[in-house]
Amino acid sequence: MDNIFLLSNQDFYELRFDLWDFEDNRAFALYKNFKLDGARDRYKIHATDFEGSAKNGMQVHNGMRFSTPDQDNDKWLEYHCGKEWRAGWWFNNCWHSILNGPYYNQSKVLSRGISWNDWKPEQLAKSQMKIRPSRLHRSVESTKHDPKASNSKVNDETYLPSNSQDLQNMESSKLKPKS
Ligand SMILES: [Ca+2]
Repeated sequence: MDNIFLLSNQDFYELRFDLWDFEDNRAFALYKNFKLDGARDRYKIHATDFEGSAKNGMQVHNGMRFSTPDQDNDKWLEYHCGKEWRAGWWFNNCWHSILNGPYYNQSKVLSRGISWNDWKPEQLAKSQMKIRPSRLHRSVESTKHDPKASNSKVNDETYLPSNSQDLQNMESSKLKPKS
């Protein structure tokens, strides 16, 4: 978390979520403006300028602080979302999307741990979170020499590899069992 805070405050960053259901359908949500506040502000998330096929599942989480099962920083006074859902997340009241909860390995479950309600109401098979410097704010100079840089098509390869421990911890990616 501290690494992502430091990184996202050095430059303009974007945040991308990739989601897969159990039928291997895929959707994504891209936030072209992303920043995480520091520990003092409980890693409050700022994710705006949405585009994507998954709908804006982070809208109700934008501006929320990070809660965990032992830290209640959510917006629901009488309830501890992180404890009840057994997840670390930017809980509001409690969630429209959640990607860090328990993995159930099937879509039809009562309590979900990986879900993006604005796309699908059920449990999802797999998810990824990635950040990279924002193309919105790249200098004109760099786009001159690289015609691809001005292309609005999202290119997976340019995202930062998740080499930081924090980013790995945030990934709730799980592989489907081989059938
Ligand atoms: Ca609460």
